[in-house]
Amino acid sequence: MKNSRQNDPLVTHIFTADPSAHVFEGKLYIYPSHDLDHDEPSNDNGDQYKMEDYHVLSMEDADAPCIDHGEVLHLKDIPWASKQLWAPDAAYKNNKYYLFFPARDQDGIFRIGVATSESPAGPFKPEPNYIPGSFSIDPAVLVEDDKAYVYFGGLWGGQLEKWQTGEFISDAEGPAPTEPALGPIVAELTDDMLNFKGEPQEISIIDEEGNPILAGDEDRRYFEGPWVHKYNGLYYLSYSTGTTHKIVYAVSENPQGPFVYKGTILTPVSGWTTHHSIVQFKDKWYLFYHDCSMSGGVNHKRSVKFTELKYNEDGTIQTIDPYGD
Ligand code: FUB
Repeated sequence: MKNSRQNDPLVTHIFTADPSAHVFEGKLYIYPSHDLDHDEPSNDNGDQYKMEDYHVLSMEDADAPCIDHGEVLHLKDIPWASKQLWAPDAAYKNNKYYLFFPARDQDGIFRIGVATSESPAGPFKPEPNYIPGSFSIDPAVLVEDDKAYVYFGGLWGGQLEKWQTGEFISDAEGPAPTEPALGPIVAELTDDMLNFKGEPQEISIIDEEGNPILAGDEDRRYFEGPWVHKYNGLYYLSYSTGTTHKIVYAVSENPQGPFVYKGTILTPVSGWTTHHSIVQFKDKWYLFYHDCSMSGGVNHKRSVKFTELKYNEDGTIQTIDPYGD
């Protein structure tokens, strides 16, 4: 536990990453990945991200101490999962809390599972199987009135390229640089939040002229870590550009897109990955993100931080330099 200050690690006793922040029961709850403190080598498949459990963090206020509620779900209790509990998200509906999380199944294929709790602080009880038809990583859930959508997908270790035909093709590669980039996937959830209502759909991200963002446009194309929030009646899809290490965003009138690319929210942090969430708490908006400062730059030993996010009058988001004033 520590006194929280913006742009400092929320907690220092464990490594945390991939924060999904929500306001539940009047408090800020943060659902991060829990990075293991090991010294094994890294690769482009992300084998170094070998997380085995989830902790829940909360703060009464933006300047209050951050509480670690401890382990709320462990790999050994998830019957279908074999390894790598990557970036989760949480949602509230039907008087319950749902934790959505990716993990590799017994065949090494990333799937998305759900666990439930009566409390936002857990513990969470996993469903016996992953969501049928789910694939890839980084679920992010938007609950709106009586509808709920889950957004997901990540390139490289996240396996999104391998699902272009609707089947898992283990040696499939992404589109050529001059082809439209792969977009994140969206699926509407059933009322009980445990299944997809229909077939998951790929989201299209386009430029202001209506042209698709191309796979070779690494400053703007989707890589992983989708997050969707609503501001002034519009849907904002934000995501990591992966190889160029930025958090960028695109806007739509429809939760399923197409989304029009707008700009950069967060310039690169220390470490290879960047992953965020955006939440309104009281009268301010906050960006939760991670970096590797606390570990001296070790890519798989990350720390969750947060900072205020500001909009311009036209609804665009002001770019944040994580190490600026
Ligand atoms: O934490 C493992 C992976 O790294 C996440 O799923 C990605 O978004 C990236 O942050």
